[in-house]
Amino acid sequence: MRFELLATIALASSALAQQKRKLQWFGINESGAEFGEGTYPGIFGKHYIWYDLNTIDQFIAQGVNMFRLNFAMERLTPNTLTGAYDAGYLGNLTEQVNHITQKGAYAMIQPHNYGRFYSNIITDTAGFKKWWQNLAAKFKDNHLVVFDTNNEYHDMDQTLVFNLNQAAIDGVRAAGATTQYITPEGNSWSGAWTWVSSGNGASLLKLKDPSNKLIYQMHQYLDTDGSGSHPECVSTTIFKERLQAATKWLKDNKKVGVIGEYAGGNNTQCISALQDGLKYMGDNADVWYGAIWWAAGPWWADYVYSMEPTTGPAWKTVLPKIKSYFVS
Ligand SMILES: *[C@@H]1O[C@H](CO)[C@@H](O)[C@H](O)[C@H]1NC(C)=O
Ligand SMILES: *[C@@H]1O[C@H](CO)[C@@H](O)[C@H](O)[C@H]1NC(C)=O
Ligand SMILES: CC(=O)N[C@H]1CO[C@H](CO)[C@@H](O)[C@@H]1O
Repeated sequence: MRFELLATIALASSALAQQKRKLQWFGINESGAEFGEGTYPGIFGKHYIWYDLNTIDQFIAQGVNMFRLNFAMERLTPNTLTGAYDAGYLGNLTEQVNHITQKGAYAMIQPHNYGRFYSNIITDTAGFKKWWQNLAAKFKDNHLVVFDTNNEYHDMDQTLVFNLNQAAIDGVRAAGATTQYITPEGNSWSGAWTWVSSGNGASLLKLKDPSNKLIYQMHQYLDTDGSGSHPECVSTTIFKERLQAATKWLKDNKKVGVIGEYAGGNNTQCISALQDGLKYMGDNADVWYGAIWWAAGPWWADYVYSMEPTTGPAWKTVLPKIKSYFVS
């Protein structure tokens, strides 16, 4: 409670609250704590890194109000899904969450695990529910925390993806975290462009949340294969085109969604595509909550999509061109 009060005061007094928003969430992925995939637990500063709190403040000064915090489940609960925490890793995650939310921004807790634990597809839905129940209990009084069930399920049985999402929702609510948003993700890397055709739509429509605070999380890249591994975009209208079927699905079913990852390179075609797609989302802000750029973090160096303040290429080239689609 005390924490919630602090967060509310921070929200009311911060620049964040004074900006007029076209989309509720202007977001950035913070990536680095999940690096060194396969090397567990790994060494802080060598295999993985946490996020520089000063860069978080620099983003907030730009109007960013959503931070999607990447981390690895194997480092948080190294033994089993229901086992003890690594206190240091949990402490660092908590420090980041508290820093962000005390400034009135949202912190998305996001296990970057693709529905897997130590590379094995998670099939223990009861254990997964307990994993979420244990973690959500630690943040249950902080209403600016958002729970992302898992990053990008893929090549999995669709019923299992449904069951894991439902288990996560049930675990979070059982912990007493009843006011926070939860973002289910889909199979097929949670792509927006394949949300309906992959069967995610029909399946995940049936998820039940007693708090009624689900925001469906989809990812969308603008390159030929939609993987986000090329600096070029297909066309100046590709972002909007790839969102259309999902937008219709959200509207038809009275659901809301968020683009949890998107990006494009530093070229006129991509910048136009990004602006066109973000305008489209703003025009459909009844169903789109916002969009979260991929990515920032201390170790991305000159990676074309890096928005790390102030050296990442996208900080200089993309951020000034897209900002006005989120805040005025
Ligand atoms: C937590 O962060 C500190 C630096 O702030 C670092 O020294 C420590 O190793 C980190 N712990 C873990 C388990 O990553
Ligand atoms: C972005 O692209 C422009 C135009 O090609 C180029 O001049 C500039 O150096 C690029 N900036 C970065 C940071 O890559
Ligand atoms: C598109 C993109 O950059 N994807 C990245 C998502 O995160 C994983 C883990 O950090 C990276 O390996 C991918 O390249």
